Amino acid sequence: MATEQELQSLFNTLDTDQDGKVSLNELFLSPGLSAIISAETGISSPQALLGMYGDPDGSITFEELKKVVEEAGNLN
Ligand SMILES: [Ca+2]
Repeated sequence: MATEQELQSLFNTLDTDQDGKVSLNELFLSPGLSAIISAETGISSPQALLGMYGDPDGSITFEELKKVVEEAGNLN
């Protein structure tokens, strides 16, 4: 479970180039944080997460990520 604030902070940390999106590369660069994302979304594979819920360019925005966590019932 995470609050929106915690999720935003996690997202910002993952978004190392600060373009407002988290890419597959950024998820791979931070395996520890990536594991938290997997737990909060219930989707274990970063490829599946970005493929199913992200943008066609292979990255995900905070709003998109928040929606997945919310649908998984993990947003406080
Ligand atoms: Ca980024």
